[in-house]
Amino acid sequence: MKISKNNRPGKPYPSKVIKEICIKAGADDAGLVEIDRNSLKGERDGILMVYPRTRSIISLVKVHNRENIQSPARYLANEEYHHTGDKISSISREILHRLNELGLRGVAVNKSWPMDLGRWPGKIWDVSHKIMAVEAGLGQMGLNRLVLHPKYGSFIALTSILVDGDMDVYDQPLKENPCLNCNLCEAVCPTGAITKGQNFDLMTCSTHTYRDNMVGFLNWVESMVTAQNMEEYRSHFTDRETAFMWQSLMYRMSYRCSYCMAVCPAGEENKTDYLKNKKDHVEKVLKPLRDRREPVYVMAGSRAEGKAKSNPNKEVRIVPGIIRTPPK
Ligand code: B12
Ligand code: SF4
Ligand code: SF4
Repeated sequence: MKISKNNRPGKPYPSKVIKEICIKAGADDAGLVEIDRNSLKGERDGILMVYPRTRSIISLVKVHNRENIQSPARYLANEEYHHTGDKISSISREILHRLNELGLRGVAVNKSWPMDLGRWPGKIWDVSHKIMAVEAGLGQMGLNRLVLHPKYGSFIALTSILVDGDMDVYDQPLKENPCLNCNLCEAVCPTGAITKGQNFDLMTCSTHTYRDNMVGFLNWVESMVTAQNMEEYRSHFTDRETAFMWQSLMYRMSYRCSYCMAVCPAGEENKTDYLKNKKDHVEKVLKPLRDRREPVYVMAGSRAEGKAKSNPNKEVRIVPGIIRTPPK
């Protein structure tokens, strides 16, 4: 039966049709989760704040071009993140438009930025796309704390659509984790944010990766305001670092790292190539990133400082990190 807004009241929507709409609109995979699921207990308040009528969550995947993400020319990787992010954002809106015709209403949640900086330095996002994707059976989190899709591995952007209708069938988490336990993400991580047996270290990762984003931006403003002269300013921000900040502000933000995604061989597509020639993967993908000459931003005395210093190719830059002056 053709579904329309007139024959739906009170009836669940056919999940098969909803997923077909998602794929036709350009998503590479889609899954469905009900709002009342027990495992979403910790996420429910955030979701309902964003859209109080939420009954179901549609989790979406869009694939990055793997080679862009792996390139030692990191500006190629940054462009790829933004490009795929823009794509998944348009796809969500296209899906919503088609769902509206079936009587389903909802919101397309931001892929990542912009977020609610009014809560900074607290939790600035409301819907955790990784948790939604895991619940929707689209992948499991690996050692790198990224969602690993069984086919595409970690090379995916995620987003979620919150809708006001129930579905006839919901998805469940995958039984198997695509993580190969190869430890390449730990080996390439310049800060030690990924260390086997320990929780992922958000502060350490963002101090480095977000150097040209809001974390470093606060340090930048402080350096400009407090420096007595250019010499003192340059002791905090070299001209190269100022140029990097300019680029991030001008052309959308740059991530300094993301190597843990670049090296990850999980997912059928990547695993096949990796297992054919592991040495080649290490030589052509891991080493150029691990040995890349670059600054690594760490807080004084942190575990990251020790890790960064152990790699002679990295210039260790001590920075204040996330929180200087806690907001009143
Ligand atoms: C906050 C955030 C960050 C933070 C924190 C990352 C994190 N692991 O949470 C920082 C700034 C470090 C970050 C960095 C990056 N991010 Co980010 N980020 C987000 C954001 C906004 C929310 C993530 C979230 O929900 N975290 C909370 C929970 C789910 O995280 P978690 O993995 O479970 O880990 C936390 C706790 O669980 C705990 N923990 C970790 N392990 C364990 C184990 C146990 C046993 C326990 C008890 C706890 C625990 O510590 C962690 C830190 O607080 C999402 C966008 C969104 N709205 O969802 C993108 C997102 C997760 N980021 C993404 C990406 C790609 C990146 C980067 C590669 C940078 C980039 N180019 O975008 C790096 C990779 C770093 C990494 N390995 O995770 C993608 C991930 C895609 C994927 N395949 O999974 C997302 C989904 C954006 C998107 N829409 O595509 N990110
Ligand atoms: S983005 Fe870089 S610093 Fe952060 S966890 Fe991945 S490899 Fe480590
Ligand atoms: S790099 Fe290896 S250990 Fe790390 S998440 Fe990917 S498959 Fe798992």
